Amino acid sequence: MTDSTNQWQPEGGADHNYDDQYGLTDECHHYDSLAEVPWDIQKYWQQRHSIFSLYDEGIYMTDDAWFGVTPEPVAHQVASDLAQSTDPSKTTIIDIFAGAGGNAIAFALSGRWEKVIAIEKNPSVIACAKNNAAVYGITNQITWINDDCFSYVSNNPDIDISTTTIFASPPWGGPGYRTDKVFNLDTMQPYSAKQIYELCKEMGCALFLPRTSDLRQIAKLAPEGKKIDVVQYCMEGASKAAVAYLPATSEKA
Ligand code: MGP
Repeated sequence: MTDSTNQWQPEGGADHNYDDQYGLTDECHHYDSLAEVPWDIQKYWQQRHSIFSLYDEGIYMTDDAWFGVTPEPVAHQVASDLAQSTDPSKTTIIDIFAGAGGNAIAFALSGRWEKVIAIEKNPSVIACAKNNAAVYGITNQITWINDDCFSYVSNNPDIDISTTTIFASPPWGGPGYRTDKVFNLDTMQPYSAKQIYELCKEMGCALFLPRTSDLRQIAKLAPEGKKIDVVQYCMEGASKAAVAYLPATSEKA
């Protein structure tokens, strides 16, 4: 699947209209054997087939992207839950921290959305995401935006807040989040949960957060008098992450 230029192109089953926008870079890797994998991501590589079931078909990742990618069964369950819980008037979903594409791929495969927009700031990571969507045969069903989500979403006249909802799986400040008994969402780096919520609240959002997130801080984000769901997504008897489903605050949304 790989060639000497590291520019994998999808074959059978993948998108045939794959183009060169956001081409793979030297930071994008497809590791075939454990010996090639940096020590700190070996644990994730060993779970590669539960992260992307089509890993062997040419999935690419940057080394940092391994820490934050959503395992495929969780991505599908989140996509299904969002599809059911979001008002039918919402026809566009924006994944504002798309990473290597796991969630955006699940949103596109769900068939629920007229438009799936994936925003990713790092050009190498968006190249991996676009490549990975091609492996799943759906890269052209996703609009790819290589930008900072705060610049893109704030006051963008192209975003109709009444028909758009947001999914946010932000960086949690690295794998060190595990050492906190209760994870502090106010000091999450580089963006606090509140900062992210402020960006999205008019449209409604689902926030993908550490399983140990402080529920009292999530409750403070809930619009007055509205019920919110916080769901733990589990694999093999342990939670991988929690998703807070926060309804829109805007009358128009
Ligand atoms: P983990 O805690 O690193 O792994 O990530 P795991 O398998 O629980 O390891 P264990 O040693 O505790 O058993 C668990 C899940 O959290 C990953 O599969 C990712 O989906 C998600 N995740 C981890 N990090 C560090 C991030 C992050 O920074 N951002 C986001 N959005 N998700 C993350």
